[in-house]
Amino acid sequence: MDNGLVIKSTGSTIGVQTSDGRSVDCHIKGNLRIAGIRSTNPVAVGDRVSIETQTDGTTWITAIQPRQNYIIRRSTNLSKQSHILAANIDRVALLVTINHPVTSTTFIDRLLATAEAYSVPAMLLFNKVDLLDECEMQQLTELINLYTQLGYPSFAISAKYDDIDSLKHEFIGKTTLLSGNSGVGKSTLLNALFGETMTRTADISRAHDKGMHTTTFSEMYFLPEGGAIIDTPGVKGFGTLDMQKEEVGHYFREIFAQSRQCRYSNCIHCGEPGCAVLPEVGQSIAISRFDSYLSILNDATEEKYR
Ligand SMILES: Nc1nc2c(ncn2[C@@H]2O[C@H](COP(=O)(O)OP(=O)(O)OP(=O)(O)O)[C@@H](O)[C@H]2O)c(=O)[nH]1
Ligand SMILES: [Mg+2]
Ligand SMILES: [Zn+2]
Repeated sequence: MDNGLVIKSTGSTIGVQTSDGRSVDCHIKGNLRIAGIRSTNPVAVGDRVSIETQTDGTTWITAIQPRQNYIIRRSTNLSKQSHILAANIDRVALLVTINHPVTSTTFIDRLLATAEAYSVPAMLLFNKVDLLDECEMQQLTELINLYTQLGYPSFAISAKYDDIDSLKHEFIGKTTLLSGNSGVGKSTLLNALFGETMTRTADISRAHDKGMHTTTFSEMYFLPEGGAIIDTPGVKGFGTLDMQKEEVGHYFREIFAQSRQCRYSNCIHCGEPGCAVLPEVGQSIAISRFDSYLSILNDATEEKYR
């Protein structure tokens, strides 16, 4: 019997770092589920676990310690399957690209709303700014202003070419989940920050400007200065789950603030009388943010019928 930290999750085996610093590949018992969470991966990187080595030399995860928090996504909008990206994290760093590939604002806002729902602070890194034309640069400025005003620290970077040493302090001493679409440069950023060959990166397939899913499993990397970054495989969509319709607005800071003036406390801002949110859309509430809000509201409605 030993305790450990999950540092790698390939699906079939789970890499665990033991209390004495060894790295052990562990198996997982089929019946190991945490009550109330239905996910394709019962154990996620960042989980603290109990392990036991059997006489045949195989090591098994026998228990998962209660999580401080976690980030979970629904694989696709229609599926009931969900996937825990990481557990016990201090922060989410969402890496996005205005172009090559395009990250949608819906994707950004869905992840931010999920982070709000699970009380994990989030920051935004806009990567590949070296590739942007004038019009895209304008878009970048607008989005950085939007999210900075909302209270999400936002940075424009070029992980491949810039000296991004100044960004290091954002990661030191914390456990950060690095997430984003495939091909936005997560592994490149990790390499640029903390090491030559820490992770694999790949060429973007030029034909489609889409990522190639180079990183196929999640892995935690420890920083020499303290702290850790969890590199994850790129995700396509970010399905939210377990959000009640009336709750969705709580996870959009500006919508939540404004909703205090709505006549009804259960207002979902879809045309109710006395709604204070709807008149602000296009004014103090960005249209893109309200669109993302509506898209999650649709998820929440769908869930009721499943
Ligand atoms: N022009 C430019 N290319 C970049 C930049 N950052 C990363 N890339 C390139 O983008 C491609 C994908 O980078 P990766 O780091 O593999 O992307 P990823 O987000 O880890 O992708 P997955 O592992 O599939 O999720 C590689 O060809 C990188 O060289 C950047 O700042 N500018
Ligand atoms: Mg990668
Ligand atoms: Zn309202």
